[in-house]
Amino acid sequence: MPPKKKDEATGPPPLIGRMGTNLKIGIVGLPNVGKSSFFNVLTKSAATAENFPFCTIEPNESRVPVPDERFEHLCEHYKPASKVPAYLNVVDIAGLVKGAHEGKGLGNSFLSNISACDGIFHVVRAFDDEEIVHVEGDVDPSRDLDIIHEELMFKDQEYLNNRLGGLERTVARGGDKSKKPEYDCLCKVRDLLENKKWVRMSTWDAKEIEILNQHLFLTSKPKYLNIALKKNKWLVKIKEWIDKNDPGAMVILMSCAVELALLDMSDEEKQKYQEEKKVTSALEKIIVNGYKALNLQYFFTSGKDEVKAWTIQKGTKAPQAAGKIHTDFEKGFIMAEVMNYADFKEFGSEAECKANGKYRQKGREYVVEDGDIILFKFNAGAGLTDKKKK
Ligand SMILES: Nc1nc2c(ncn2[C@@H]2O[C@H](COP(=O)(O)OP(=O)(O)OP(=O)(O)O)[C@@H](O)[C@H]2O)c(=O)[nH]1
Ligand SMILES: [Mg+2]
Repeated sequence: MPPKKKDEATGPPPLIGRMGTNLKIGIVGLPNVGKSSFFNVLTKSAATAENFPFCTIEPNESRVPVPDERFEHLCEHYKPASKVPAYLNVVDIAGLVKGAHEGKGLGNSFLSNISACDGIFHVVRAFDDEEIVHVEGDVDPSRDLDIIHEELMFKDQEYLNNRLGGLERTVARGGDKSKKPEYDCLCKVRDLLENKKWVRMSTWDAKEIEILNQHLFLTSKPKYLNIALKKNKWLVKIKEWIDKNDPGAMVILMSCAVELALLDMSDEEKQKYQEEKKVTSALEKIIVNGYKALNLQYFFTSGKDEVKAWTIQKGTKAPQAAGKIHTDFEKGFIMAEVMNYADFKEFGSEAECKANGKYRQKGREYVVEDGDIILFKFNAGAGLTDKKKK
């Protein structure tokens, strides 16, 4: 899909990355570090996870409901026949080895699988277990972070060099001036990569973002979480690495063994287990942050038939949000009747929100907020109709 223009009146402001709501986050890391095990506990899937490198070759894809107490509260309130939460799409990708950009391991096919994703969960092994083979011979999370970081940068550099070579011929030697902004932007990318910085670590204006979105560099993936498997002795080294190479990157510690044990427990059993073992499940935090990293949010439609979370990109205006439900809603958009979730919770019902002036009518320019509860009114051709969803 072509990137939207800056001055286009509708739709979200430009962001680095693909447009749309069907975005996915890829699980990336060295071979045999626990990516598929993580994918399985996260999405409650049964992808093969065995103790040998390159166990995964073809990507495994699944989706996981985004936990949200607002959604739970609405379901509790309306007791609807159908409940549809928001979902995070997750892809378990084959392991990446040093030299992948030159074709080592699964090489380029692996890298194209990352390219098809919109964000990255980087799984770093920080558990000692002599039984589990490490492709580099021993456990060292900082070295592993370096390898993955560099492979993605090398791949971008390779792509960039090809692209810049052609542009140099047309622009730098006095040819097509219209290509100059692209040339300048890509030179900025080249400088960043030469300084071992990821594209997403710099600031870009709207025009540059449009250009970047024609290229979708691996290191421009605007979201990047490190998930270190728990073992405290490695923590200091990991933090040092982050401060030096990727300041501000989010680190979430998790243990597949703990998550696996918790998987089939009731809420009470979970609580008891976590208290006894002094451990905490990290899955909710991982899912919620992964979803946010993709610049996604949702609004709700709610009633006795259905409570549903509708995924939109941040910055989406009311007519386009309506269009997520049905194109007719966008075409014939009249208004959005909006309750803020906090108001709904405070006043306890739609009727009370109305009585207290918290049921607001919003027009075409309204930018939908995360967690809004909306009823769209639209003109279906034969007069005013209101519908919550189809
Ligand atoms: N001790 C320990 N072993 C783990 C942990 N997580 C995964 N493993 C084991 O590590 C081995 C590799 O796990 P996978 O999930 O297949 O690893 P992967 O990264 O998907 O591997 P590839 O697909 O080959 O790249 C399996 O034997 C897992 O049981 C962990 O937290 N602790
Ligand atoms: Mg695997």
